Amino acid sequence: MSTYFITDAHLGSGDDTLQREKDIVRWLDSIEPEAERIIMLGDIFDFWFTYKHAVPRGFVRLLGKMAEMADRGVEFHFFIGNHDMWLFDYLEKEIGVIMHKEPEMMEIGGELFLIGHGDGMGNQDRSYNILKRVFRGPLNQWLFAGIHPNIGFPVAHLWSSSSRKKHSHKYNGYFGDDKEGIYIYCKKQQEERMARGMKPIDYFLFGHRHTPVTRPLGEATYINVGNWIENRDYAVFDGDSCSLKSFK
Ligand SMILES: [Mn+2]
Repeated sequence: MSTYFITDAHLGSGDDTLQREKDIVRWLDSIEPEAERIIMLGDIFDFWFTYKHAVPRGFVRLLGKMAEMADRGVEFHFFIGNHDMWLFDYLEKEIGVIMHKEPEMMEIGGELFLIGHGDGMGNQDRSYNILKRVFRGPLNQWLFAGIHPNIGFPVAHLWSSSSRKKHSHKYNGYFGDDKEGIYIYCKKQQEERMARGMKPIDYFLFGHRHTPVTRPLGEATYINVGNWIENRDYAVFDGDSCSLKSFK
């Protein structure tokens, strides 16, 4: 049995969003016999807001497939990204997904994983971290909940696509181990553990950068799972090793 990782599908953005969603469902179908656990690394949705009494349109195929697999005993994890941080307890309550707001350590098949979305890491993200605190503030979330979705959603999508354009240079390939914020963060985590004499991490799995890459990190391996926008990237841990793949 295997653990699968997927990230950054940004469903709801772009004209091909339905095709991307159908491809995820096709991928889930294909891995179902082997899947013990599926870990979503965030920004699966380009925007989401969980209201108390209503649900945003769309994504019924993916949500239905996830529910079906979860009901059969597949374990789902979701590390919220900067685009879908307002999922709150929706996937947890509806599907039984285990939600994570911050990077977390998981032991899988005897190997130690550090897993997260990857936003807000590195100097270039300092102003974003302020914004993140605003967005995560309960008062602001309460205020957004009071805006009619016919206004709130278009504004949010507009903001999301303009921020993507503005930051598109950020998604231009791998910058190198000494320049990648997430890689630097992972290296620091590892060094701190080693200094304390703790068991070192074996695998670092992140998203957010839209750039699929596998890099050695000392004895460990750093994998950025890439994207499900232009690519169909995913990672799989079969109990022996973890590797990056592309779904056809
Ligand atoms: Mn992101």
